[in-house]
Amino acid sequence: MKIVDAEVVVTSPGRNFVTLKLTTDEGLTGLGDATLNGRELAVVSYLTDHVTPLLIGLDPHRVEDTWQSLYRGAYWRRGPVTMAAVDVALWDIKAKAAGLPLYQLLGGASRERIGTYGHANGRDIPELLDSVRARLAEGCPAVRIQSGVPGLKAVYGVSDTDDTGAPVLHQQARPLVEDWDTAAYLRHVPTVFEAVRAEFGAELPLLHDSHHRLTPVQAARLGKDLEPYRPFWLEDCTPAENQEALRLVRRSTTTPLAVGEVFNTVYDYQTLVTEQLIDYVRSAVTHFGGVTPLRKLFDFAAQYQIKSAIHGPEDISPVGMAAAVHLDLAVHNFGIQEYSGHTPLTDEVFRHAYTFSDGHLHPGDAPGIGVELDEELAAAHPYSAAYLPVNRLHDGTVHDW
Ligand code: GCO
Ligand code: MG
Repeated sequence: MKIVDAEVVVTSPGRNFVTLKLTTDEGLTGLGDATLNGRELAVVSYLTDHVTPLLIGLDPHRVEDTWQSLYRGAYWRRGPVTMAAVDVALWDIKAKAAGLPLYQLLGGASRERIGTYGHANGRDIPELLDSVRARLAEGCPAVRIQSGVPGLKAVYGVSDTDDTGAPVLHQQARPLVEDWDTAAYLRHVPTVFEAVRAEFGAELPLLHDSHHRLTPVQAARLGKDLEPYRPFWLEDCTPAENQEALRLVRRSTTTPLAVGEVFNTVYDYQTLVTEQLIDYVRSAVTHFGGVTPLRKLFDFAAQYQIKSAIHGPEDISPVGMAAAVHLDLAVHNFGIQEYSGHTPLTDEVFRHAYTFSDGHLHPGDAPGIGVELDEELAAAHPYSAAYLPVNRLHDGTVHDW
């Protein structure tokens, strides 16, 4: 079998997604998610100008060899998207050729269904409590809680909503500027946990994302302050490209730590995993180089009793989500899967075999990753420039967003 065609499709059914589609001489197709939020068109050029010409004529079964060729052949290493879309498209073709859902090629199912966590957000605590109630009504077994901080106009995780309550996406040509005050945030978060525990009891697993905004000593303080509320995890408490920072946090608190959604390679985790400084690895198939390296990361982490928790926001397309769900079903050290879901229109553009019901996912049994791209509908929703927000302190200094 040979790859005879490679196409990159950009579509914006509510937000931008980039998808690679490979076709073989036997008529099999494979899809890979290449979405890099806020920098989408650079990836399109990367793939069409530099990668897809190399794929024509290759045997799609050679997944490992193609991954290694793209990684080593670029010479300039790392990068969130260098191999991922190609890797997933090849796995998709291989599994279709075998007539099996991808998880069967990864060792088969290790569980019946996949536990998720959903997002609960509120501009203030009463609004957050309503949002937790809504997630519980959907069957979510665990909930990430984010609340507006008194005195701040906008806060990570709390999006503007339209009249129907749906989030308003800032599809605009300049990044939105948000404001940030770490002291106010650190005073507020324990009161949020206190209110949610008082309302929903001790058993509900509660997660929180600090989105890379704290110094090590601030993160240590927050971890300690949250201990009485037994969080399921504190996520991205510091900008973890400085892996050593997590030593101080770890020494100071027993609050479980989750890190890694912005990492691209296993080396980003080396200190974190071997010194057991974290409890969950958060990388997504889409930004970690595909199924091939993520599987290796999970096996490495498993030796240290660290579990998987694949990043699953709306900006991972259903193609990236499908690949994640197959891995989740197969690996032994699965922890939890983040699941935000997509708009109905996105689910129409990317018809998928994976299902979400009663707070749990299952990849389904369609051969491959189980996603079909409706190219006509995709073309009807063209790219629209969009940036993630940036954060500034009250004096105007740029801060981590
Ligand atoms: C999460 C993440 C996301 C990111 C987003 C950036 O835990 O889900 O932090 O919400 O902010 O993926 O593009
Ligand atoms: Mg996060």
